[in-house]
Amino acid sequence: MIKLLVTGGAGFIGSNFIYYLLENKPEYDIVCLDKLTYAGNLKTLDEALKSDRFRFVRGDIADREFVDALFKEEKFDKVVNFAAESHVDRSIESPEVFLRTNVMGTASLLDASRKYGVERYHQVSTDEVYGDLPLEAKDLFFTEETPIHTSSPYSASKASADLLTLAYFRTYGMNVTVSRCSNNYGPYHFPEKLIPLMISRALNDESLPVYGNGLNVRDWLYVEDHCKAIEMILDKGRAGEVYNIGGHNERTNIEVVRTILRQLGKPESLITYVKDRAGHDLRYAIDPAKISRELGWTPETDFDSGIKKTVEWYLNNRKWWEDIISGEYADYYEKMYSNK
Ligand code: NAD
Ligand code: TDX
Repeated sequence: MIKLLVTGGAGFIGSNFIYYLLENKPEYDIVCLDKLTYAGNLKTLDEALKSDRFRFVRGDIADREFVDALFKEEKFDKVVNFAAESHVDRSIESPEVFLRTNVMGTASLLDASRKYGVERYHQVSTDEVYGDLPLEAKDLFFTEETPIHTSSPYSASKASADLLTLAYFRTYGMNVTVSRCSNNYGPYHFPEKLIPLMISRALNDESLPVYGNGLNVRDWLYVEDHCKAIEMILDKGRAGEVYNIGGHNERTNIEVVRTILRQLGKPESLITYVKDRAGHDLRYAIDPAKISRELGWTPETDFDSGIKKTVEWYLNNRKWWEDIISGEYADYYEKMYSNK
């Protein structure tokens, strides 16, 4: 068995990754470490908690003493770091917590991984570290050689964490990998991000706030395709390498919102153009040639089928997102764990 630490597993992508491994990769014994910030929801892991291959630990990746003790006790073979402050708009309002979690938290995990001889450390990163591409140059894509050129406090903190991770390879010879993925969507996506925000608000007949002119472009990847890619990198990725992950599904924001409205049978009159995000990146687009060539990864879900599945998931799991919007989910940990 491979003893794996998944940090940030009560969030969107980390939880999908845990379910992907539990269902498809019996060789993994998983410990999830999550602070349960506003973005972490233990209810998301209800099914995983029934498995004897899964254990949940509440804690902060930036708490060095805590992290050290956990690594000492668990003797992890591999680590995947999803834990992060992940919302660009929040980073514009309050940058500091992004530095603490995304930079100092990564440093603490790297040090513990080094000290306790972890076989492979994987850093989950984002295409936002490359900055943005012009809207008019459709043949330009981010490759692993594209220079780091960040726009927001969020992306600057993620880029710092990437550089630190790669420095541990060069300086200490640690076995690390980094992946940079485009925008994900799918089940358990927190309803502050574009797609789940628009679905939940449209279902409540509320206005849909589109930033600026709605023509900024994002490259959407169904979350399960991202999870598969990360598992392949953990398994076969080369030490010290960066892998870009994306599936050539570029859409303008307004196209995404209109697609959601059509699927829900809701009127376009709900769309409201609002003030643009400060420093708003224009276009992201990933060239996934390296991961496809080296590891044989290809995405399986295109945007049209992925968005259908996603809208259906939000229709069938109303309680999950309604509890988040009402704030009820935040008390769940106390209810579940106060006697344990
Ligand atoms: P999320 O905000 O949904 O989840 C983050 C999780 O990390 C939450 O469960 C939260 O409680 C936990 N967390 C936050 N601070 C912590 C701390 N100090 N200690 C322990 N746990 C902490 O984020 P997500 O969208 O699932 O993103 C996961 C990772 O993937 C992030 O590193 C993000 O930068 C990266 N990423 C996200 C996307 C995307 O489209 N969502 C795309 C590319 C990369
Ligand atoms: O209300 C909104 N209206 C709107 O027009 C929101 C929340 C967003 N937008 C726009 C801004 C972006 O152009 O939609 C686009 C997507 O916005 P987000 O969902 O906030 O994602 P983005 O800023 O692209 O970042 C996401 O992808 C990369 C994740 O949140 C990051 O964690 C990841 O690294």
